[in-house]
Amino acid sequence: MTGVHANVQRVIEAAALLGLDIEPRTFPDGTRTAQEAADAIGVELGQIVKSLIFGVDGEVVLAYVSGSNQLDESKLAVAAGGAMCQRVDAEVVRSTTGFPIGGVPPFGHLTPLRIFIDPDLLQYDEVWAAAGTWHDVFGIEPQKLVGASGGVVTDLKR
Ligand code: 5CA
Repeated sequence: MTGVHANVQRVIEAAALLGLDIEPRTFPDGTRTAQEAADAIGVELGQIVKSLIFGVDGEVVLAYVSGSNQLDESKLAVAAGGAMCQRVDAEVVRSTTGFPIGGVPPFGHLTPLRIFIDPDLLQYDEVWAAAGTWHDVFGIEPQKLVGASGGVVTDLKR
């Protein structure tokens, strides 16, 4: 294959290791935010998977949150068995995942992260997640994402 961004190639390979065959699509106008991605793809905002990185008591964890929901940090703290939850800075996102904010995929990270999943994602036949850049996304059945990620489905929304 030619013209595939190295980040996207890493996401495709990570998916394959999890038994998933994904076909990322490139949108030149950008998919950096959930709204941009929904507009570009032509799906509901709720079908976009936000892969959000937070610190819970010093542990970096990952939450998949529906594009139409806001993460409740206290719920994520409880889900992770901790007390304090806060955002981490862009450098920590890069060093733990290997990807930039706005392009963080749901798997294929540099370090293994515990994953917590917003159940609202499961109401759709297909959801879309970042494929490693600000322009690349892929579609997947949410149940496959749950299975492959090993994440815990639990209420996370504000
Ligand atoms: N590509 C899109 C759709 S899949 C995407 O990645 N959206 S996202 O929501 O998962 O990633 C952007 C998120 O990063 C924002 O919702 C925001 O919560 C978070 N974010 C933005 N700026 C920062 C920052 N400085 N530090 C930590 N997180 C940030």
